[in-house]
Formats: sequence, C-alpha cells, structure tokens
Amino acid sequence: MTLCLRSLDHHRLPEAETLARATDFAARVARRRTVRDFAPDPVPRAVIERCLAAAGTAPSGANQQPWHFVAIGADAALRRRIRAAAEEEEREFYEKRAPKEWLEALAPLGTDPNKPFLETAPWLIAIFVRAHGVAPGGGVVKHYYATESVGIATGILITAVHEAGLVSLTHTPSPMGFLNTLLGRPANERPFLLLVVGYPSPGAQVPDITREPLDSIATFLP
Ligand code: IYR
Repeated sequence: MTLCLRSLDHHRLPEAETLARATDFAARVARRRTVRDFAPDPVPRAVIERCLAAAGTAPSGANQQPWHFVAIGADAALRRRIRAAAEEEEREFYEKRAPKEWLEALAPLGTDPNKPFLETAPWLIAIFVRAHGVAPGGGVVKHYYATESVGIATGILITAVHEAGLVSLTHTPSPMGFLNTLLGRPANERPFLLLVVGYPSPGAQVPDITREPLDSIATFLP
C-alpha cells in the first residue's frame, strides 16, 4: 500500500489545563477495582458498543487491528456452557495444575474455582487475538505485535468500562480454547481474556490491597 497522509486533529491545551486533566484522570482511574461480585442488573447494549468502539481505537502493529470482541448478553444456555467449561478448567487449575507459589500469590485475592459471575453479570466480552490474518486466497498474513496490540486495546476497554460507571473483572480461565468452540471463532483467533462487565452487587467487597507508589513504578532521567 502507498503512503497517504492527512492533517492531524489535535488541539494543544494550556499547560495548566494539561496538568489538571492528567491529575483528574489519574484520580478517576485510581478508583477502578477488579470486582468479582456482580449484580444481575442489565446494562444497555449501546454502552458496551461504545466501550468496544473505544477499544478499537488502540494503536496496533502495522495498524492490523488484530482483535476481535465477542459480546455475550443474556443467552442463558450459552452462559451455562461457558461457566461449566471455565469452572472445569479452573478446578483442574486450583486442585492440580497450579504450583504452590501461584496459589500463594493468589491467596490475598480470595479467588477459587467457582465462577458464578459468568452467569450473573449482564455482559461477558470474550477478547480474541487474531494471531495471523487470512488472505483472500486462504494464505497466512503475518501479524506484528498482535498480543501487545490486543493488550493495549483491552486496557482501553477496561478504562472505558470504568469511565462509564461500570465495573469489570479480567477473567483468565486457562486454557481458554473452549471459547473458540462455544463462540464459533476461527482457528487463527486465540482467546486472550474474558472480560466480565456489569454493576457490582450491593455491598460487594474487594481485597484490601494497595498499589505501588509512583517512585517505585517509574524512574525519571533528566
Ligand atoms: N484463572 C484463575 C486463577 C487466577 C490467576 C490470576 I494471575 C489471577 O490474578 C486471578 C485468578 C481464576 O480466574 O480464578
């Protein structure tokens, strides 16, 4: 493809407003918590559509946009199948596969193999990495930095969900191959994450954990 340019749509803000906005955003996003206890209250599809549209603006390797999102709403039979498959893997994980150190690292979060939120929350978003593209003739099109790109898109999605006043849970049943089967996704797509989205149940509790201070997560050089 040839290079084709257009003007950047960017309005420079006064420095004081830049700082005010960065400060305000940091404070808002700091209130995001991963929630495991969801209310069954519905969330309009339009909200999820806007959040996914935001996610789809993420930068990606060679602008290949190697993501696909499957938004699962109220289909109770599908929810039951997803929960059953996830809990089967999770039981294997917690009872057999997980090394002791991993279980110790998870202990402060209080997670276990039971995943009722897969049926209660109003939306599940299965996020897939299109590990490679498929050419019109069926050949493989290499994708660059596909996992990194989908990670960035997922970060924007999680932030969009939070900004909309909803909560989410990044759920990673492992392995997640059952999602291709249950959701009818092709073999070139690899499940990346199952994002559970909705409202917290009344009185929902979260682990009392802290975040590393700025000076331990960042280094400034002159
Ligand atoms: N996939 C399991 C285990 C799990 C792993 C990590 I790393 C977490 O931060 C949380 C849970 C589960 O979903 O329970």
